[in-house]
Amino acid sequence: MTHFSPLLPHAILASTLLLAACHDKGDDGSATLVNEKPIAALIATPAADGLTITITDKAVDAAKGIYDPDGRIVKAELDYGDGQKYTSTTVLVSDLNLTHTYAADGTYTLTLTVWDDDGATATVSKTLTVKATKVDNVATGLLNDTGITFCANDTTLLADCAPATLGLWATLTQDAQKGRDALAAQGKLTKAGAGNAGFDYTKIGVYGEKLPATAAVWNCVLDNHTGLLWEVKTADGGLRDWRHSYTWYNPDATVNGGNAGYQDAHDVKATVAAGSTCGNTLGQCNTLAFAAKVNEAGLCGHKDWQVPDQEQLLSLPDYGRSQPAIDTAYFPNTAYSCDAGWRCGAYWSSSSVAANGGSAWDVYFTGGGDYFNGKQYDYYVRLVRTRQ
Ligand SMILES: [Ca+2]
Ligand SMILES: [Ca+2]
Repeated sequence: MTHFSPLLPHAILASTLLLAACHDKGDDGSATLVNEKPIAALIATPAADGLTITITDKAVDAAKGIYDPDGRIVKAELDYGDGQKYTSTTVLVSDLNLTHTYAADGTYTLTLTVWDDDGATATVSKTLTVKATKVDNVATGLLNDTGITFCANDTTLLADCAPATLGLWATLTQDAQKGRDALAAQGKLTKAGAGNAGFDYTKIGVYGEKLPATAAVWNCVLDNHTGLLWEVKTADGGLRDWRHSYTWYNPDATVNGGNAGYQDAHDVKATVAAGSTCGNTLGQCNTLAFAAKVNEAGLCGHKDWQVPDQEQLLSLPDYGRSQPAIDTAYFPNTAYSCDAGWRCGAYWSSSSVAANGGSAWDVYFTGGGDYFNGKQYDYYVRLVRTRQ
């Protein structure tokens, strides 16, 4: 009599299946071994970032995981479902212990195939959905409105743009009559977060998590309209204290306009002690060193902070305000006064002046205008990141 072990389905999910090598009596009555199929097992667990999964093979049998009841596993292949694949490099796969990071949110089917030493295979599949837990701040490239909510006639700034008040000036389509600020004033603007006029901000915490608008402590601000994530300055005397200032410095010739700038104000003015303009938080107070140090720390869960370019920096000013020209409910500790160094709240951008590589563009948060200055000046910096 011939009797086989139960044919195993592709996915072996029950640990209670009794697997035993059985004998097959050949026609001549001699006993030959029937090869038993190997066991494929797969468990995938998302990691904290949502896109990374860890994979082990201990789902079916905590002790054995992948195994062959009557032989050994000689090969394993795991298709991650996103066009990428893992193939075992050792002949005997005793344990699966893999991590894989998906490039984008989505639903993927993992398929694990194992081969035993007699050529039998087993396959198990598992479908899972991954979603980045960090803030999804893909830059939209959209422009913010100006923040200006008042209209004007030939002599007077008017609190509203009512035609009755504006008279003949009502037909000029003034700034406050158009755009996101006007929609916000009319209650017609849907925001993901909150913010003055047409601005739409969300407070972000230390791990990159979204916080309610009422949160008393936050480290970054997501601009829901432009998609940019901004550093929030501190007043704690530490690395990101708002009073620290930096010379413009970037030795990368492909982006520095042909002029690397200065590593420290001390390079320019001997009376300035090295490190003194950033509270001795850095060896040299320059824009690049500051960004590197913030990335080392991983602000709001990210390590790809950079000095904003001119266009990004110009998305911040709220021209309906001044001193500082920014929504202070989201961006406290913003420099704006004209101190002894006549900085007037000037924040560096990463953009060099096309016609003069020795200068770079900056934005004054006294009123929100931009200008350009020599890279040797000690100006403020607010870092930005934009997910690629
Ligand atoms: Ca076997
Ligand atoms: Ca407007």
